Amino acid sequence: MISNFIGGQFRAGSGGKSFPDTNPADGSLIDQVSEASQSDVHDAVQSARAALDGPWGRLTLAQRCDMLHAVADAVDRRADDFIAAEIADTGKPHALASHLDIPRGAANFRVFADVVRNVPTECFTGQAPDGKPVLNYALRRPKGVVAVVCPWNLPLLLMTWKVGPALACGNTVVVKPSEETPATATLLGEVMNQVGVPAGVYNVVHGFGPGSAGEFLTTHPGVDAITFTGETSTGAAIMRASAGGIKPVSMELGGKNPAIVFADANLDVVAAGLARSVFENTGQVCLGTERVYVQRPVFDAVVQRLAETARGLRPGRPTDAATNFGPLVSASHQAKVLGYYQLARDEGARVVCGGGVPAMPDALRGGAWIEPTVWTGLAHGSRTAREEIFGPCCAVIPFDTEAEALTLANDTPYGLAASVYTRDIDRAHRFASKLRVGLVWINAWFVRDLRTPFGGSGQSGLGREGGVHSLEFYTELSNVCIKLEPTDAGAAHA
Ligand code: NAD
Ligand code: 6OD
Repeated sequence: MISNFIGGQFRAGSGGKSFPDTNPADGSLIDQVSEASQSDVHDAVQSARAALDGPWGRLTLAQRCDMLHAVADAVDRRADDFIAAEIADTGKPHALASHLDIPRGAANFRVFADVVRNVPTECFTGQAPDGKPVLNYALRRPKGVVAVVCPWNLPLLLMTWKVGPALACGNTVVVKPSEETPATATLLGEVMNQVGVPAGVYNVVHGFGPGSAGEFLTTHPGVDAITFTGETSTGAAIMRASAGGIKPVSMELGGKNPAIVFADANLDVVAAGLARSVFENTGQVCLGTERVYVQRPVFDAVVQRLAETARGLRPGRPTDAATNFGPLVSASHQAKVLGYYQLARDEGARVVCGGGVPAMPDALRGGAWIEPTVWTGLAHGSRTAREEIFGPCCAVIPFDTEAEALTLANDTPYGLAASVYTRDIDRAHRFASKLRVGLVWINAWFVRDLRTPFGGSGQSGLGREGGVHSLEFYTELSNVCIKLEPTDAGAAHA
């Protein structure tokens, strides 16, 4: 049984309810997950509050940061356990889990401990109206108990991306992992206990959204702030539900990200970039590319390179070293993506490659497999080219001029990420400055420096996290103004 983790204890849900955790590669049952009841969620919030006011709140900054480094080291030591759990829950290939998800799960604790340790304090000296000196400085206090609601695509990476800075800033957390991928959040509870993180600092409640742990947590009056990653419509529901409590929210939401390929680009770089941004993690990355705009002289060449990449992907058992393409996360997500594959045909797409379900060996036939798919011939305004699919597919659309490419790229309610391929540095700079997105990669994709601002505009999110920007969300600023009484004339000018 995959348990909740509340106040340092692994606990079955008090309502006695559980739900299955399924391996998407073959449809087999991994384990049952114990669903948290409303009273379990309440206990988790109370435990988080007690730790905040107690042992966690009493640690010095240095002690807290050292402890987060110890958490990171312990995740590294147990990397094989985390990798195995993440692969079973998501179906992602071993190489991806071991190079991206789990190392980032550790790095998120190290980097944010160091950011918080090194951030300077804002300070101004000045004069009061009577001419006496005043000193203003800003203190950062933790927000309090932070609810962390997570998606299934990069479970440990995206959860620790928020838990790391939240704890580094002195908050305590209650995490609601996705119902699809509960395992690594509970495993992290073992690490927290091994390292000696005080009970109640890190809590996990399992369940669903409405009428379950997600809703119980995000509407709980004892929660001080909510950080969410997931679909735009879910983010809107959480904002509505939390509005009464005037809770600060950080929202990392969906996208329909463009790649823009200019004719002067290095097509090997383009092919390598698109191979990752369209197909990595079976297209289930919020930053992934689903719209590829290609300048007409290189259109056919880019389509051909994309199709070659797609045909060369090797679906198979995710634990096999040769596998580089996993299943989708669930049968229901497979049904959604296949619905878009049909819609694309209905909207007049030419299916360059893919478009269905691959033939898999008997042992994997129960999995949520999908073919990587490339379309041309879709109108820019078609639903396929406008709505987030979250699958390994893209619409390739030609353009002639830079101005046209910009209009096409920006014509979306989303605004998360874009990749631009060109060897013209002036154009790259000019174009990047006009894209209405939170993240632009030039001749690259998903290259991350955790000190940089991360987030989306429009329907892709609210706020920025990363580096010191995370501190803006996870701390409350208090300004302290001290009026000084100088004892001699020289000090008045201090
Ligand atoms: P989702 O919105 O369906 O679920 C996310 C989490 O919210 C889950 O834990 C779910 O149980 C919970 N939830 C659902 N309804 C809720 C409610 N009413 N109240 C409280 N909690 C609720 O998202 P998903 O399907 O897990 O993830 C895929 C989506 O996430 C895609 O849209 C993707 O673009 C987005 N995403 C965005 C980013 C980013 O950084 N911008 C990163 C990863 C994923
Ligand atoms: O790299 C990150 O910090 C991050 N938040 C990535 C999000 C990926 C979305 O699927």
